[in-house]
Amino acid sequence: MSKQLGEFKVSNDILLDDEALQDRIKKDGYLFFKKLQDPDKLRNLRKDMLEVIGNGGWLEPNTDPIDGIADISKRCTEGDPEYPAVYHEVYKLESVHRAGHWHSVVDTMEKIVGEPVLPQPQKIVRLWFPQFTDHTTPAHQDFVHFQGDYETYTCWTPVGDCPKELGGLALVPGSHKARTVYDHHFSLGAGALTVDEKRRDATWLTTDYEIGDCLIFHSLTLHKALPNVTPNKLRVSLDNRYQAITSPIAEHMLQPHMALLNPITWDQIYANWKTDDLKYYWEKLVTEIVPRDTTYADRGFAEGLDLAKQGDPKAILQMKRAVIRQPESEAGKAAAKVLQEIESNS
Ligand SMILES: O=C(O)CCC(=O)C(=O)O
Ligand SMILES: [Fe+2]
Repeated sequence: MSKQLGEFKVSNDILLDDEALQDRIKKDGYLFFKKLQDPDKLRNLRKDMLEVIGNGGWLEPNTDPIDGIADISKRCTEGDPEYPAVYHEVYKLESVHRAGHWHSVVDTMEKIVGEPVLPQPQKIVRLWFPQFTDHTTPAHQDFVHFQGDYETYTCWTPVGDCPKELGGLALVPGSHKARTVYDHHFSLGAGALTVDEKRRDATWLTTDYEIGDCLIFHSLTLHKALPNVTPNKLRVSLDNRYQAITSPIAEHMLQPHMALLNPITWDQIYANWKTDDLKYYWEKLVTEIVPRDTTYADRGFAEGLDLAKQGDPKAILQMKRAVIRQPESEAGKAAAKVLQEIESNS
């Protein structure tokens, strides 16, 4: 973790060469492009998103929403009970979902995959508060979360410039090559799972992203977010996934993001959309749906319970969240029991 961060290789020079793109991602596990996406479209998207975030009360009053100056007293993240009040409003924006279908990305994905691709229905937005670094997305492989087929590719796009201090994405080149899912363990950070310490001690690459830049990587490539250490700026980004239409997709990827934690339906999301073409667009496309494998998440949660019993403050915090969020669930009840034990022993 202490090693210096290297710089991504830029792949714009091979953008029109399918074979070169395929060779490079096979070797490096990622492709980074400068300005692959239209900065003006992204600026409009940023405006839409930050207006909603501002209306939700997360921005410093009397600042221009486009600057994304956060009210840090509102800090929260995925899994916190107060997060969905604003997250869901952003997630309802038609423009957020449409961004996952822009030709610039879909065409590039088709070159990489070598056949027609399905943008997965579950689009993801990250709204990342500054000075909230215990919760930063830890080192992981996407396959543990999104599953389906190894040949699934994530496109991570900051919606605005994202210099290192704002907490952009970093990855370990070539880490997908073992074609295996590493053991993942409890983490307080987003996704709640991270790999062993020894795997984190690697050479990480990143960049100072400019608006329009994006990072495409394989589902087994080890990656993490850098901490947002700015005094007051919110990091806003999208991460969307693409696969061959002919490949299997895990059932939960047909649902809105975090639908398991904070239920919301597609009909609720679509309520104010002006066009219909992206509503349930996948229904005619998906060829094979596979069940979600809960082993990874269950194992991480069980470890969290054990760590909480041993007094680990991060695990205790995670268990408190589980109780507030879903007190009636098995996990919520197990977490409540552990918290009670801790209370009565202290
Ligand atoms: O943006 C983040 O913090 C996490 C993103 C991520 O893990 C991904 O794009 O797969
Ligand atoms: Fe990820």
